[in-house]
Amino acid sequence: MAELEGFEFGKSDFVLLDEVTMEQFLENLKLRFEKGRIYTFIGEVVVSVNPYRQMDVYGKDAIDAYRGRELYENPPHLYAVADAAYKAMKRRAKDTCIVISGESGAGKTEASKYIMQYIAAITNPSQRAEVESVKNVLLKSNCVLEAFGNAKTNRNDNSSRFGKYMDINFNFNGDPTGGHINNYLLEKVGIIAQLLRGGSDELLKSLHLSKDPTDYTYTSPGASVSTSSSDDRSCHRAVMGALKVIGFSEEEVSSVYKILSTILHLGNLHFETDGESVQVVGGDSVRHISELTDTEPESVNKALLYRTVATGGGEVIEKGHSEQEASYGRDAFAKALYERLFAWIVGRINSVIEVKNYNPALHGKNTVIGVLDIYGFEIFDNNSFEQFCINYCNEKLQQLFIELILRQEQEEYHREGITWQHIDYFNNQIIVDLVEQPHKGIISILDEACLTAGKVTDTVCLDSMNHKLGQHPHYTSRKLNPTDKSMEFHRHFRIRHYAGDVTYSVEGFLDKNKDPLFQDFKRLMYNSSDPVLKEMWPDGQLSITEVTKRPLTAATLFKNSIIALVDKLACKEPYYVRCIKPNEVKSPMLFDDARCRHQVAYLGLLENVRVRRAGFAYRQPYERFLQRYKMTCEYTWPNHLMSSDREAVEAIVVQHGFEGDVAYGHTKLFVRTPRSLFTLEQERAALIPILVLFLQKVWRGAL
Ligand code: AD9
Ligand code: MG
Repeated sequence: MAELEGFEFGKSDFVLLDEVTMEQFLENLKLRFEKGRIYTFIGEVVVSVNPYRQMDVYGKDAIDAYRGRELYENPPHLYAVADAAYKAMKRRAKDTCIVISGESGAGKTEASKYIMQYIAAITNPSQRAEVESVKNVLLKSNCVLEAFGNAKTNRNDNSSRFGKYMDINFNFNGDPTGGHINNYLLEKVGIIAQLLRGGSDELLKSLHLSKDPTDYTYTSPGASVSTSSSDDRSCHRAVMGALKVIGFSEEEVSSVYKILSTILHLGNLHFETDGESVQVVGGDSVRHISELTDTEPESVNKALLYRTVATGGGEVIEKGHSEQEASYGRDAFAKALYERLFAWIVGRINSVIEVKNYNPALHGKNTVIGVLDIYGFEIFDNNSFEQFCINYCNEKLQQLFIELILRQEQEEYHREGITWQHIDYFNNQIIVDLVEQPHKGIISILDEACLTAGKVTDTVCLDSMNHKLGQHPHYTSRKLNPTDKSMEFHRHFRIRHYAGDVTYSVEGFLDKNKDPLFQDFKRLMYNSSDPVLKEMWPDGQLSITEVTKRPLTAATLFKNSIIALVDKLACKEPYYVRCIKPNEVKSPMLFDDARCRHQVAYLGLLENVRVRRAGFAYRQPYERFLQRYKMTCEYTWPNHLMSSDREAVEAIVVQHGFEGDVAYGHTKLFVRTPRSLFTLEQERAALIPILVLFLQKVWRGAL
């Protein structure tokens, strides 16, 4: 709960709204945004609105103001949450996590960086060299992951196309000892241009590349939103420096560049058919690819044009691709190269930052703060497989959120000796089941369709979903609901998510769900003489007859990784940052009501306020409560003569007549409705000028 600064900046905690309505929520959010207050609490949750301008609130002064203080002692800020998580970890040896969510461009990655910087700033006061080096690597890892995982999109100039979860480990002193990163990659290609353009002419020549991104099919769509070349150069230098700090060898860096270039050359290959066989067209691309991947040109050519298949009789034959199959194979290969490169980079960083030689008997309990920067709910005009995955992930996180927030409340009540009251809330388990339940859930139905031999189309898959899920209260489609003309018969289905309805187009679901990569490409890479590349493709050693087990589908892999993530988070004490993007034009002035309303709904913020207010909306240690409000009661001003602060607080409560609205914990006063506090705040605000006058007179000796 925030310190109740004057309400001229709006209410610093949404639990203090008169009524929990969307109108009031937005009004407060807007007022605060316009007054330059970009952070607001909901209890211990921070709601942040992207200011789209540099704010003077992150400097050393701010860090000092928040260090070691309680959440409500300062205005809402990321630092308040970071400090709360850090304190819980240090004082109570609790593992904690900070979950940052919001839509693209809402400010998640920036927030995660400020949080990391805060933690770096408040730890290791004695500047021990080994801790400094750990901190340095942790901070630098951000830069590298951003360079490889971010892209310029029309929604965000520096959009992370991956979700990131980073554990930071601490020793008993509260100093960082290492960490671990998990990534949830979303988009695979399209990031390479900026990195390569910053390279020297010599480097580009050795990679057979030109400086112009429009020369490459894979990068030209994004080329129109290019940054200046000096930006590219400094970005390139920063990444190079960061790679060095993290400990990548020169050979490794060189392999990374070769792989990126291979992807670009692949994009420039095309296929042509004379009616009988298919040929590769594309100048020297095949030769360049073979050189860069350390493989034979004939092998590259063959992998592009043929696939090895095992016949029913166990015979192995080579089957030529059609033009379309070859293009499809090429794109799948490029994406897989990128995906494995990214995973390998994350793995390398992890091997450097993993905690080594930690002996709990000697060093005490090793505690963790996890920071999760993950895409929030997405709803576009056209929602596809990617949105389906993201929104499923958000259902899981919402479920965890409700569970953990309730648990946290319950624990606090227990600690303080206050009776727990049942809180009514919407449990979204039913939607999670709709997506992930074995045999019956959407992912299972998709997987089944992918495994079925023959031509199962997206439409057939939709029929199967309609058949199996027709009765589900959160699932519908045009077929099930023929009068709903907002959906198309053969394409659309709709999920009623906890945050609202989303209509998905089933088109492309099956393709995106399958592992589309032919084994021939994997083998090609495994046979490379470049050790780094080979290491990324261990499954290439399998022959086609050994590849009997179907690889897991994209949806199942994603589901497994999200379940693992939720398990990791569930055993930690959670802190939340909810980011909101105020407008689509990156303006620091504009608060777009409709866009913000949408996000408040999709982030489930009203539900959050309700949960928070269902019990006791406000709580404060007796001592602090007294300090703030003692002036409003004749028995406590200027000092009380009672035997404890608690009794003095009781006197204030009784004098203002809200005994029925509070409960007395062991160390804190719990207030049920914000109205009682308004009364106190107003009275306090009215008294302050009188007191100031009084004190001025005292100083002048008039009294
Ligand atoms: V995405 O899902 O990765 O596409 P994010 O991570 O939510 O997205 P990001 O943190 O990258 O968004 O913020 C987008 C841009 O908004 C940044 O590049 C900044 O220019 C701007 N931003 C965000 N937060 C702040 C802030 N606290 N102060 C100033 C900010 N600018
Ligand atoms: Mg981001």
